[in-house]
Amino acid sequence: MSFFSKLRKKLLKSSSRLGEGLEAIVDEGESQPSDTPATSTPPQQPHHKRVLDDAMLESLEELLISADMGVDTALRVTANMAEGRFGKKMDANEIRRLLADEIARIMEPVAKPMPLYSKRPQVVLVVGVNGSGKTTTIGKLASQFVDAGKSVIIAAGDTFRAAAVEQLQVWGERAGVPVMTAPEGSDPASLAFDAMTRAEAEGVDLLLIDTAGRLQNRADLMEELAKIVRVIRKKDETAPHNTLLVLDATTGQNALNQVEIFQQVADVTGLVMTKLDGTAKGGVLVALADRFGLPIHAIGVGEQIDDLAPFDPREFAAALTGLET
Ligand SMILES: Nc1nc2c(ncn2[C@@H]2O[C@H](COP(=O)(O)OP(=O)(O)OP(=O)(O)O)[C@@H](O)[C@H]2O)c(=O)[nH]1
Ligand SMILES: [Mg+2]
Repeated sequence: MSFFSKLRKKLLKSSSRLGEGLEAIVDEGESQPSDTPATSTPPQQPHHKRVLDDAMLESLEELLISADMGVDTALRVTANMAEGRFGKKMDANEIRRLLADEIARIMEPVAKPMPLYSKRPQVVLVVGVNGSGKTTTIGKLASQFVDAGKSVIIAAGDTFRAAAVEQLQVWGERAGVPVMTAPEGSDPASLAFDAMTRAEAEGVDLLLIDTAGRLQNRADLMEELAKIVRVIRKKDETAPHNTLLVLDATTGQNALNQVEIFQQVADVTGLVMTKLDGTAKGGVLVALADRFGLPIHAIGVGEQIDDLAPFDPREFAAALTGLET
């Protein structure tokens, strides 16, 4: 199976929701009384068509909102779809293609892999709310960087929970990367400082720093994050070079609030969206791109080490809308 058909399969929940929704909208139009007299068309007409009118646009808006695209983005997308096509008859596939094009157009400017710099160590700080997938993403990233020939150190900056350190050690073993740890409850900033010292001494390419899951309203945890950044900057004032905000796609619209909050406390440089497998809320990625324009570096499509995919806007749009490519 090709990588993309695998991805498509993993994104199936979103795509079936939108895809089936589109079919239903077109069929709904069909079943309404038509003013055109029935001709000698065969009873099983393969392609139902429906006039792109206000009623249909409204149904489309509702469908996009139900797929977590958000009201603003859904309105913008449907308005663009209607432009120059209002009053035309379209079948589900034409609408699907139009929608996919519109989504891809929004997503293209944000689809960027995490930039790599010549700076050693390149410091990557990974932040996000509890359970969003930070630790898992670090494991996957480490493995990809190692495969690309980079040397990597991971700092287990989540000193909040002992289990978090063990979890990261497992990922470090899988990726073949050393994991620096500190005792439970100790200051993560001091671990970050030690990790910087070691990464500089060993001349490693990348230092990935995990952090504790931060509830947005926990001011102390936010302060802890700011302190990690201050301490890293004592070693290298240009660090962290990347601050990745990891978002869980299943949280839907709440991801938008998380971006806002984390932008206030950290200089977020890019996003990773996890758990896109098995969620019908993939549309939130479109809303994020439309609203913030932050780069989307990668998407998580499973719990295994190779389940981190580059973000491909066309493929994503096709998968989300159920478009056959
Ligand atoms: N299906 C799926 N599960 C994922 C993905 N990424 C992470 N997970 C799972 O989500 C759960 C939480 O992931 P973690 O990496 O521990 O999340 P975290 O942000 O480090 O969590 P805290 O350290 O508690 O803040 C784990 O069970 C992961 O296996 C993904 O892309 N797809
Ligand atoms: Mg974690």
